[in-house]
Amino acid sequence: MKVIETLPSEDGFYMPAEFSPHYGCILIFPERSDSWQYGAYAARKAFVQVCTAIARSEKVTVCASSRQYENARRMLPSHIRVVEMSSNDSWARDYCPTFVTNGRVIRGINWSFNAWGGLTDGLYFPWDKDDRMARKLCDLYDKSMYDASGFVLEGGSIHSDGEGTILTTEACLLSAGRNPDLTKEQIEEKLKQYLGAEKVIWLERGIYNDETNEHVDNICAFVKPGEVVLGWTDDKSDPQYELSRSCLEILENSTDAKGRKIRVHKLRLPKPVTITAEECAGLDTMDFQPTRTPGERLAASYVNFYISNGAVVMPFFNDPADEPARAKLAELFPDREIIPIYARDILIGGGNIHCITQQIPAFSAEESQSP
Ligand code: KQY
Repeated sequence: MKVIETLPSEDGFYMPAEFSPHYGCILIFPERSDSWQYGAYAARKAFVQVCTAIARSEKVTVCASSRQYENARRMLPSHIRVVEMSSNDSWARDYCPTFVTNGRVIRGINWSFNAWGGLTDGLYFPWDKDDRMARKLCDLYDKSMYDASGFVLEGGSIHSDGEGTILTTEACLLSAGRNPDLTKEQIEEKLKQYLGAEKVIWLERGIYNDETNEHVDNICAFVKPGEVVLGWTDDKSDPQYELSRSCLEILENSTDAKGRKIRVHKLRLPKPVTITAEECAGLDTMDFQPTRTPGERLAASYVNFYISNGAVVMPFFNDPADEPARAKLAELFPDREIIPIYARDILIGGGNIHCITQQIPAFSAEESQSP
């Protein structure tokens, strides 16, 4: 795999929006028993549903460990590719490559991954296999790679409109466990250089109790250039209210890279979702892994959807807000099917459908070799 020594912005490369055409999608088969209750059995079933929904309109590749390879191959339909690859867990969004394009070819970015905060406030140790995945996948797809491994970043902490604007949160990118030696201005410059952007919109906060230090992909997402959905509650007694209100104020007072005022569509959140004692009992404990406690609030949000070529694959929580959220996304994505998946077993791991996926932007077949 060729490592490119220049910066994407110098080469005319940028991160396309998720709603732009994809070549495919990568996921990682879940198995660790301290992330996924009862040996990850229910999580694997939910992942299979997500993979199958995405594979209706784009190529899906699932990475599975040697222990789970046969099981993944058996559980997944034959048109989904399964490759054996080791990882520490299953968060493809965060450590598979972020792909950038110049409109003709795509290249991957290898960020540094330290399990959402390393030894400061990270969520597991070690994370070395996760951190190798971006390089392995650039090799697998025969894509040249920009090596940003001096800079800690997860894919779930950024969204791009594909037209020069990046969304992120201060709570995450300025957290002590990621790049403590860089100022906000220096971090913004890195985002612009690697993602080919001109403008970064900094939200202060994300979803309450989101253990990623509040990734943007759980609170706010572009639905088209100049328009976003925002996780919202009208309940002023909910700690989420102030977090969402702060985002709204920032977004309503922001323009994007093209000078457009941002239009905000509120996506009402489900009622607080908490983990049960029975679910906690099904989670193994491990040194360094914060153990969930019964009653702990999980970071449930409908914003954590994946936009495939033909669909929006969204989480459901068996909540009265499920159907209004589905209807809102159907209105915002009139050309895509909305596919809801009951996602509690993914949420228990600490993320949701967007967090377990990583899109590969479209590239033409004759240009699929490394340039
Ligand atoms: O991107 C994510 N939301 C991943 C969270 C991982 C948490 C590990 N338990």
